[in-house]
Amino acid sequence: MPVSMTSEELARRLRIHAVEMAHFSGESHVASALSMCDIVAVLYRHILRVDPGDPGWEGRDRFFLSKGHACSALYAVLAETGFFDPALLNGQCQNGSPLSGHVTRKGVPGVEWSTGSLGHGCCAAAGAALNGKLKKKDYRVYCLLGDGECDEGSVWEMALFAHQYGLDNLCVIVDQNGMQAMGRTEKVADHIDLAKKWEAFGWEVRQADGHSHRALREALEGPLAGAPLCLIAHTVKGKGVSFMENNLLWHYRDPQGEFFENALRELEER
Ligand SMILES: Cc1ncc(C[n+]2csc(CCOP(=O)(O)OP(=O)(O)O)c2C)c(N)n1
Repeated sequence: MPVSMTSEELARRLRIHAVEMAHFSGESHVASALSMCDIVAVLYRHILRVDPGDPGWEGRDRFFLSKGHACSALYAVLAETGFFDPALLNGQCQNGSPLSGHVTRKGVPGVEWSTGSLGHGCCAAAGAALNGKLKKKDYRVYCLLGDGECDEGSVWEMALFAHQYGLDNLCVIVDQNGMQAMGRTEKVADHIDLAKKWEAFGWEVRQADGHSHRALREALEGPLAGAPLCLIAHTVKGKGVSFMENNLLWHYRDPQGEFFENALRELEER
């Protein structure tokens, strides 16, 4: 990635990769990936202390993608920032490819943890944060959750645990797009007020437009308050492709034919 590339341009490229990967693999979750492209672009461009040349560096910040079904956006940002060759992306889910349809760390430089079963990646992230505290390391741990994923009980056990152990080196970002696999989040299991819930578990809560790079940076770079941090990022599922935005079909559907061509055209013209 050229040093001069903005995080906005990086996000646009990630969206193109996500659409192409869904097209060539026949896998989908494309709308879930489009929802989070701005978040990972800001993280990898401006926030995370990582070294693509030394992915296992002990002092690195750790990023856990707990909503592991949206792996194409993570694979794409790792490839675009130099962890591995972008030519691998379009082979996802094909024979011989290390890139599976839910995030895998095996054979993929830069992936911290294999995920896909919702509600588990965040628990591993809290463990990594506790490890950093015990070893007196100054790395930070970031974890991206879906809002539907917040239906899982293990998320709230993790929230209790992180507060109990004072994990102020942990930041959870909730990709709050209001949708999950089979319906709108409030129709499946209404959180009523997610921010108040995290606050009640002892977390500092911030909120931002999840597609505004400036707002995301301000929220993530703001001073720490001595508690685990939850950033609720307000997003649109399918963001960037008009006919995928807020359209549940594109949770599972893969773009073929004119859908593929139109999606690419929209993203390339932006
Ligand atoms: C434990 C578990 N249950 C069910 C699923 C199936 N599943 C995959 S994605 C998804 C919806 C996730 O919604 P959300 O967390 O809001 O993420 P989004 O795709 O909307 O960004 C579900 C239920 C799963 N992966 N893991």
